[in-house]
Amino acid sequence: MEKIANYIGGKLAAPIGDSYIDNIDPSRGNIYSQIPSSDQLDVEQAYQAASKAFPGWSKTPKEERSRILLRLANLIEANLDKLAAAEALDNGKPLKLAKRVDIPRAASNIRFFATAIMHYASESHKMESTAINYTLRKPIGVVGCISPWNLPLYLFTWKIAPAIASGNCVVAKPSEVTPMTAYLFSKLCIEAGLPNGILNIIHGLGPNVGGPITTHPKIKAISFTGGTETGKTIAKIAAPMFKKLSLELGGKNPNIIFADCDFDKTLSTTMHSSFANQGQICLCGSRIFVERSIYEKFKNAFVEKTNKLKVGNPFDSDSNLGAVVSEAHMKKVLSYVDLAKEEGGTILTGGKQVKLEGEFSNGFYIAPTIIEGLPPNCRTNQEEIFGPVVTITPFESEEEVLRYANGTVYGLSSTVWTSDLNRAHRVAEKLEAGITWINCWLVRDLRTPFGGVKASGVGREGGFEALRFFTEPHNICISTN
Ligand code: TXE
Repeated sequence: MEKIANYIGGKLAAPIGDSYIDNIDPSRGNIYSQIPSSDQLDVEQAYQAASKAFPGWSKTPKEERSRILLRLANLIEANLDKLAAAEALDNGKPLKLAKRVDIPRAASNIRFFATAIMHYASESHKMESTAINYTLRKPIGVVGCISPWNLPLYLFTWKIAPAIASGNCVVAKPSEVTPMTAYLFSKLCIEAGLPNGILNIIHGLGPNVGGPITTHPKIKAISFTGGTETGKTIAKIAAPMFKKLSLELGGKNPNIIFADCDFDKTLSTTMHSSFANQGQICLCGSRIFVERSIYEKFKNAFVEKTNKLKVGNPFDSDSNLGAVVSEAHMKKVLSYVDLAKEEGGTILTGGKQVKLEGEFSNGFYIAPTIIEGLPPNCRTNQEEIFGPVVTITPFESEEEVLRYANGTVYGLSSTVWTSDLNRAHRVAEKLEAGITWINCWLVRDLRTPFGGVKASGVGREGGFEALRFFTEPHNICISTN
């Protein structure tokens, strides 16, 4: 059985404690590889390697840093099929989705920051006759990047690319639930000639590896994507140590559908925003609000279309939904369906585990689920479920729907569907969210700020925001008189 290795100081390495955890294929429910169960000792070794590499890397001309990262992006593309197959097996997502989205986006992330760094300029402020200020943007040093399981290589590269491009060295921790593509990526780093110690990847459980990264006194910044509760734990530790923190956390995103929307486009995009990646994208719209006059029509069409979705093994090109990431996650998602029933909701479709045939009969599959009849303030409508489960609710007025949309602790993304331009702008501005899409969903320009408000996180990723996060401004003021 394949044993995944850590990547420290440019070399693949077994965990110091020689301890491993099972890696499960969620499409079949069986163990298929072993993950290092690393601990503080491995993190320390990674920190030492990163710290040793930092003086050289931070002084490496950006043209050279860019060249190396571009080689890495090309290697991801050259290995697209292999990486996509590994992602589908490790995560349960449809192979065609991994091929079309996850892996190409990992290459784009790296290419984007490899070139962004060439255009990144710091500021200068002239004070008429007294002085000129210029602001240096210095790499921070050794930084920590902790990523989740839903978009494994996609979100891993989204963090490490800006960190490395701007001259930092990284101790990175992929999710223990989906470690495989980060491991394959470490082999590509060796092939691309990434100098030793610039990126170090430590595999293992959250508290055992993410914990020591967070508490390490010399790791000066943490970029984290994951659950809101984990984000709180990290913030509690990191804040009194005055670490820079970027937290991308959960969401409970509203889709607001007005009667004057383009019905067909709204319907087909709502299908994607509800069930893409089995609903395991922080940007999925899980609360669908539909203006009363088209509620029945929209609901019926949505249910009918959802009934046609195929839940199947990730490697079948006809599958629209694959497996959810783990048995524990499947149970969590299904427990919310039970809760919804207790809260008085009606399951319009789905609401149960799907049992496939043959070798996939022990996999973790859930039927896409639509629930109606729940008040906006119940737990089902307030807590992040993070699976193929959405609620649908009618509304009468803009004021009412804005109250519903903003009435959760979260504030990550939202969509607005209308052909009234004035209303689109008016409603969008009033939404408490980091990102609002009007008449579209998940259209991403990597230059735009990405992140949420309230319990959805702190800080923004993307474009120059990420380069700002991974650099420390140092203002220098020169007298001119
Ligand atoms: O995430 P965790 P989990 C949400 C979603 C999901 C819930 C829990 O609702 O059901 O969070 O998922 C590492 N110190 N999202 O438990 O634990 C962990 O090893 C430092 C939303 O899988 O937050 C992994 O690498 N690190 C989301 C990473 O944190 C720790 C994506 C994320 O895992 C740690 C994923 C600790 N104490 C889940 N404990 C999104 N917003 O995209 C764990 N980790």
